[in-house]
Amino acid sequence: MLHEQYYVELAKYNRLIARKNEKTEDYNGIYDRFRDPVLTREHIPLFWKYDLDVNTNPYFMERLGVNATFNSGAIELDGKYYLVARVEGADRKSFFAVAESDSPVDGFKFWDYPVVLPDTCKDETNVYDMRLTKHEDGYIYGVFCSESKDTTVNDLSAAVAAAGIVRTKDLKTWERLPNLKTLNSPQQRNVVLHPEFVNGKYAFYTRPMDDFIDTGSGGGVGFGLCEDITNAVIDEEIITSQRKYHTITEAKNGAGAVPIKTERGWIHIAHGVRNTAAGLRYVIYAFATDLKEPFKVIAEPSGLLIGPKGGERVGDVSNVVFTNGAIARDNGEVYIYYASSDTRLHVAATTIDKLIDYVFNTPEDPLRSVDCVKQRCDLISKNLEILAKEK
Ligand code: M1P
Repeated sequence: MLHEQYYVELAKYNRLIARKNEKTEDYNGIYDRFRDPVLTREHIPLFWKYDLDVNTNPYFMERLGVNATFNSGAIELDGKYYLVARVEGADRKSFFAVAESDSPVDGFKFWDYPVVLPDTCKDETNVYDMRLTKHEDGYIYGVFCSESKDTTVNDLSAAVAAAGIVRTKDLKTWERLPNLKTLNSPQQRNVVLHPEFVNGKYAFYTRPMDDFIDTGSGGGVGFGLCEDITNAVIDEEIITSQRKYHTITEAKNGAGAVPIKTERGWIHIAHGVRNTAAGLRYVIYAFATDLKEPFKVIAEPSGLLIGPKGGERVGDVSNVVFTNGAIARDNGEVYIYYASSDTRLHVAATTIDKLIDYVFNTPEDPLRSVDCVKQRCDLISKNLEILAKEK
């Protein structure tokens, strides 16, 4: 017999999974936000947290709590939608778990067990933020942050971030490959594998950084090629989307979802970080790169695409939206999965056509207030003329 509270909690869980999501009334013409998060810690199955044995758990207590479910890789396979979520236990350690749904916007249910990664890096303490790339070589690659304690300095909090690499065909069996080595960057986070070979080589978007938190001399989103993914070494990184003074990327930026191929170029959905008196503010932005030279930025609309709004602003790390997964469907629909404040995962829906229009027709950031005012005045006077003719 199970504890009576089990049935109460199970009813809540079942209601949550069955809940239908709806678009909000927010309008910007670029994408629609959805009302409910697609993953929260309440989406975690009860049997991951409670000991269901009434003899060993008479008070029906959580024995292994879960703090948050957020930054998720995303992929569509055979008409189903899969999120490989960052699940953070109450013990602060993150791990990966697959959630599946028939719908891109609701109904996500975790598989019975989390992902069990091969334990090949004995110093690795924490893993998070997997990007899922369906590569033209036939594998699905997962590239994630592999974090270890930095034992070279006398600082309890010092850590080293590297890019871990796994590959799979079914999201069930994962082969772990050696971590990416970038010869000129001591640390790496937010690394994304490009879905196609470039000059016959595997191509990675990187994020060169001198330190675990500060990117230091790292100039932005990097790009590098490697011959052999089973022993991935990048000896040269060039910068694609640059960090710029007094913009949304001033403090740092990083690749997010796997770039989306369109007729006009690769569309990248990334994150940018600026500093404020209240701490770092993370937003999502977009840019396009050349189809043949995917490191060459060809369009960079001004400002942010998605910023934290309403309740999204608050969480474990407030004032953050972050993406590491989007699904671009063959019918042109695009679902951007973004987490808010390192706490829960949301979805925004758009289309390839809208993203192309947004990326290529939104003006660039002129970088100075005086020019921003001019840019806005040009728009206003054009519109006032249109409105005058309508009268
Ligand atoms: O806390 C906000 C984000 O911080 C990191 O991103 P970045 O490396 O750009 O600072 C990541 O750890 C990410 O998981 C987290 O959401």
